[in-house]
Amino acid sequence: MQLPRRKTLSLSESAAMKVRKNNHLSIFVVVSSVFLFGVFMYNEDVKSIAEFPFSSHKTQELQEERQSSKQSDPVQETKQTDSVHETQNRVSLSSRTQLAETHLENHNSEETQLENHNSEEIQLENNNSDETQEPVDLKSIVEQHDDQKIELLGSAQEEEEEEEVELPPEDCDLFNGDWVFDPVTHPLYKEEECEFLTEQVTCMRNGRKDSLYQHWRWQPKGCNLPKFNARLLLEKLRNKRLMFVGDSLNRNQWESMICFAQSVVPPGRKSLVKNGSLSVFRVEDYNATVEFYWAPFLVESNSDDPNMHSILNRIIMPKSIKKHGENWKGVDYLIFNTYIWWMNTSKMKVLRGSFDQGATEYDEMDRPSAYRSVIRTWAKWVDKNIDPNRTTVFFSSMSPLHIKSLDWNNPDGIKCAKETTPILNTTTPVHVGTDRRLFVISSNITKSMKVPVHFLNITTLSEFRKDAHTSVHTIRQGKLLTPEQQADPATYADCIHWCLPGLPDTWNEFLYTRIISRS
Ligand SMILES: *[C@@H]1O[C@H](CO)[C@@H](O)[C@H](O)[C@H]1NC(C)=O
Ligand SMILES: *[C@@H]1O[C@H](CO)[C@@H](O)[C@H](O)[C@H]1NC(C)=O
Ligand SMILES: *[C@@H]1O[C@H](CO)[C@@H](O)[C@H](O)[C@H]1NC(C)=O
Ligand SMILES: *[C@@H]1O[C@H](CO)[C@@H](O)[C@H](O)[C@H]1NC(C)=O
Ligand SMILES: *[C@@H]1O[C@H](CO)[C@@H](O)[C@H](O)[C@H]1NC(C)=O
Ligand SMILES: *[C@@H]1O[C@H](CO)[C@@H](O)[C@H](O)[C@H]1NC(C)=O
Ligand SMILES: *[C@@H]1O[C@H](CO)[C@@H](O)[C@H](O)[C@H]1NC(C)=O
Ligand SMILES: CC(=O)N[C@H]1CO[C@H](CO)[C@@H](O)[C@@H]1O
Repeated sequence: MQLPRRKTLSLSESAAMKVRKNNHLSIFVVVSSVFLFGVFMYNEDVKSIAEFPFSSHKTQELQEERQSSKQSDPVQETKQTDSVHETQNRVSLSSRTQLAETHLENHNSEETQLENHNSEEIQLENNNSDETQEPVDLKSIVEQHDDQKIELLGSAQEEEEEEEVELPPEDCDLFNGDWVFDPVTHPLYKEEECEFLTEQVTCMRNGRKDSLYQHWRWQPKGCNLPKFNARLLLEKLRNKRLMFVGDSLNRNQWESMICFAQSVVPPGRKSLVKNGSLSVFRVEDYNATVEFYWAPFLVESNSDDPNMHSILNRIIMPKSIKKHGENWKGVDYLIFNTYIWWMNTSKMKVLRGSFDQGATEYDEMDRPSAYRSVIRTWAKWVDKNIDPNRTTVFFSSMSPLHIKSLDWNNPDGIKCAKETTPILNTTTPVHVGTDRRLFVISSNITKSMKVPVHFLNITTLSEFRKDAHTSVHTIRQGKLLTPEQQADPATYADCIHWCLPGLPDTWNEFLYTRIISRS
């Protein structure tokens, strides 16, 4: 065990060194303490996944228990202030070069700290609403660690433009890594500075009090993600079209991508136009677009209407993709996904014939078979219609849900509603009910295509982000949740979609890395 580990360590060290030369803003913070989430006891008894995305019956029993523990909240709140302070003292700051070592240290110290601090960590529920607190705390941490030769350059942002971009090696697995608390570089944009965000995702504006969820950076084990640079992105997108195709999770990511791109574009030089299934964000001066096409099953279905798709009886046509596909031709970057709409029922309804010909009869098919059939149809379409010399194709793996707080061993949770930190013990996977059978199908099929497809393996790393969902700080049927609804997360919390800024920004960092890697 020791030997291979050391090998990767030195590899990542040298990779990190390189970056450091070019990258003055090399500070980041590791909350070592949050590794201490205690013993996980996974509930292997995974319920039929079809049951829990939309049903609240199961959680209601649990909720009653929680109501009683809620009574002690006032006491806890006063304690929180203390524990947050203590936690911050244990925050260790290190430069990128020290990353690998820090991780190892953390592993060692985990056991010793476990007994003492277990209870505190769970209370890291920060009262963090005033952002100004963070830089102050950070500064004191920096001073404490002065001897570590940390460079903290205030002018880092000015230099950013001229910086050489250090790309991770082709063979580095970007999806294998850890979440690192890094308020210096994350979030990559501010919620209030991105006018294009919809009310569905602006959690802070919708009343969310804690903002820690915005500060986590994904750190691959063997290399670094390049620092995000909006101008470089736009340069790569000049005279090009980038399009997300799929369900509301891909729309979530599309909104994040708009925020990435729009930050350096002056007012009046950017626009967002929605027309049916297609929404187009345009940056005039670069003749670039960032688009979203609604096709929740990729193939044709009776849920294709972008506005009226809340249909109970969902029916798909697994072999019909042409009509949608016409809208994808000639696009330079295509990012596909399909998952959440498969999770409503364990069997899929497959149309006999065509909607156009008025068919209404359908057969039932088990979920994996139907999914395989659809992904095959999609793969054939891509191989036939995509010129890989022009177009880069991505497929996003599933975005997970966090419906049952017992999945991460929190008996006091209500769905994802009370979560303020990620799961930081990444040594073992979390089981939050993701249908991995579909993962295997899409990862396998995308590997065996003629057109190379970049598989965005976001599932596992997102499973750790129980803290990042919109929860009750979102809309329902077009309207912001009322205070009464917000007070009832067991019924109303959305543990499917994600706040922005937030997790989908990380998915876009992967995309960004690939886009800027193409010459
Ligand atoms: C991480 O989880 C595994 C499996 O539940 C457990 O054995 C290990 O002790 C945990 N590590 C820490 C630091 O809690
Ligand atoms: C956060 O702190 C402020 C004062 O610093 C206090 O008024 C507020 O009630 C606290 N909120 C929470 C959720 O603890
Ligand atoms: C996806 O990434 C996870 C880690 O985040 C890794 O365990 C898994 O093997 C990867 N799967 C594929 C198909 O690359
Ligand atoms: C603008 O972008 C579109 C779409 O990529 C492209 O077809 C067109 O040629 C571009 N216009 C100019 C003037 O380059
Ligand atoms: C909307 O899209 C349709 C076809 O998809 C097109 O005919 C129409 O001109 C578009 N409308 C606008 C305002 O762009
Ligand atoms: C892509 O480009 C390569 C070389 O530039 C060429 O050999 C190949 O035929 C092209 N493929 C297609 C599908 O145009
Ligand atoms: C993966 O795909 C290959 C060929 O497409 C197939 O033979 C194999 O059974 C598939 N494996 C799984 C696990 O689906
Ligand atoms: C079987 C099942 O879970 N059906 C549900 C699918 O989703 C809708 C809401 O989108 C529910 O009303 C159904 O009960």
